Amino acid sequence: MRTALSLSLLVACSDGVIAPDADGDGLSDALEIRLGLQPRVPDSDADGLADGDELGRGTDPLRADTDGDGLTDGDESTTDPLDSDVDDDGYPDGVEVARGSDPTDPTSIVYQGGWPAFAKVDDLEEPLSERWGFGERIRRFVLQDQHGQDVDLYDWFTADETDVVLILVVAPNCPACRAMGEWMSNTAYEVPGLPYDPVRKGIAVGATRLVVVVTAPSESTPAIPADLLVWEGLFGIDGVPVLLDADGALASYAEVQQRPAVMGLNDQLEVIAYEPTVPEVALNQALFQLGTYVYEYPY
Ligand SMILES: [Ca+2]
Ligand SMILES: [Ca+2]
Ligand SMILES: [Ca+2]
Ligand SMILES: [Ca+2]
Repeated sequence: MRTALSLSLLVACSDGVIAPDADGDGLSDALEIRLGLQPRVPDSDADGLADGDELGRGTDPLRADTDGDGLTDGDESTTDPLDSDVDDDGYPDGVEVARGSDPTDPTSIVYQGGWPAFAKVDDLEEPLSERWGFGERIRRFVLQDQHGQDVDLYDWFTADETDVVLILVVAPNCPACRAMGEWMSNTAYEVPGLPYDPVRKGIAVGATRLVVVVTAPSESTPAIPADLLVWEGLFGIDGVPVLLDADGALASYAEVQQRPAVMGLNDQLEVIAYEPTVPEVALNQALFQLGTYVYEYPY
């Protein structure tokens, strides 16, 4: 008994002298200290992969989510911890898992239209107000788009490179709405004296996020899915959804009195610019965000 104990101490001691690995993660204490890891914690960043495994795979042992896609390195068993979008469909792996699409299948995506998607839409606090308010996040609306998919407006929360989110509320067959649709979608369309060109250029490159909402022209005439296709055919812009406010709930919430109406939101989806009858207020705010603020309305 005494002999066995001495032998085991000797082995431990001998191992320790060569390369002590206190936490048994495959890396010596000395190397862990040199790398800034914790020599007594086998998984320094608590992501489910031991420090030694991380060095072997090329992931960062001090960063739980090496590729920043919303999934920890340890959660990426079917995906790639070094590739944030393994199927190259534009939606990061973590967003796909959170929203129920397959991160390894490029035909399985959150939105056919490629609209932004936010992994934690359900965590966003929704105001209880019946009507819009300055500085307040808009209510959560889920509206059908031109591809027939239900789209959650909360997906525009902290959309990348967003200066401002513009919600353009239009009605079918409304001449002023069509004029604005033409101006926003056709960069060859000139309106002398109108100073908002940076806004439509911002929309064209995605720096300013536009969301078109087609709403009922009157209570007795609801907007229908065909109206979305007509608008898309005439004024479609890549990356811009055309959504159906079939029952007029959004128009009523926004107290839209005249169409077109434009509401400006920040990246937290809080109302920063709006006047239910004057679209230029939101366009001016968009200009302000783009660094070209116009001090006077053009009329
Ligand atoms: Ca170790
Ligand atoms: Ca780890
Ligand atoms: Ca990851
Ligand atoms: Ca993807």
